[in-house]
Amino acid sequence: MSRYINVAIGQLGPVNREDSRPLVINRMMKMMREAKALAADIIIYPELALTTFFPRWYMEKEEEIDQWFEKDMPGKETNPLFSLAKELKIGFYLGYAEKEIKNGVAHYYNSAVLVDKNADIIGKYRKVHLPGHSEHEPWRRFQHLEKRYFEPGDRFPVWSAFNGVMGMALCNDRRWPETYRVMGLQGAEMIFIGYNTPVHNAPAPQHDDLSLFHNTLSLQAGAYHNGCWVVGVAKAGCEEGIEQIGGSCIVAPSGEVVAACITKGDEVVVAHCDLDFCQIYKRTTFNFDLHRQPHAYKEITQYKGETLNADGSLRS
Ligand code: CDT
Repeated sequence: MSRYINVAIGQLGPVNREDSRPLVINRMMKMMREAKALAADIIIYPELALTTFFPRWYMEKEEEIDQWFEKDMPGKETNPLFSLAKELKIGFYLGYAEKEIKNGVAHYYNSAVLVDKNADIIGKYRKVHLPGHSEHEPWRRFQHLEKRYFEPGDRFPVWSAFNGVMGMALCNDRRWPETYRVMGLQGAEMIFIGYNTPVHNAPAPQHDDLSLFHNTLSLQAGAYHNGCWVVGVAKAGCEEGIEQIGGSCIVAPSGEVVAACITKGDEVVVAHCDLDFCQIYKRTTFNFDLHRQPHAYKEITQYKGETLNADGSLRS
């Protein structure tokens, strides 16, 4: 008997600066109902799903920054989403901005939670790879201030849930092979990744025409190299005048895209995914026990950057 999970992409179109949480959550609840009607076990929403992508603006005042963050999850405004999930018996992944007070000190993270069919939070992930910059850079058409507003997370856990081993990541994480490998080494069979990706990347405008290609390239490579399913979900379209890529898709362990969105708006797409299909890759080409050579990989964890001397010559 194969283990199947019906997974729904819950792609969101643009969320404007003035859009209230209840307005966005109503859109998400409509999609949750549609996903359930299509027999989904879980619906995956994007990164920072509840608000506009606020790191595109420079802010200094704490109260101005705090308005984008959730102090509780679920909280007053997100409760209806959890109640509906419980009523429909459907799980979800939700990306949001998290504010945590620990020992009297405020901490801010770009987070995602994994919620089971009883609407219980069974996992939380805090984004590890924070792109962009931390100070105002007026030369850019728009800012990308994730390094200013968030602290990085420090691990990639996996969870036993939905009949398999599930992992989570967020946006820029998907470009880093380490993200998938660390979860692959823990047996991940399906990885959920919400994202907000502007088409234009100010430091490297040469990439703009390739932004959609780099999205699928990363998701497909991560899935294939680790013999797992990968579900990438965008907040897409023209948000506050900034074009963000769509390209939400579900990738099989073979690296093939088995389902994809065709719009840049709110869209639900469901795929019937066999978690046992992972074994075809995990037992053969990517049988880690048999083929990996960790003794040859020390640069991966010993160094952050290239192992070159300051003058560019090879270190050894
Ligand atoms: N949200 C997020 O991580 N976006 C980045 C933009 C990169 S350009 C600074 C991404 O990797 O898609």
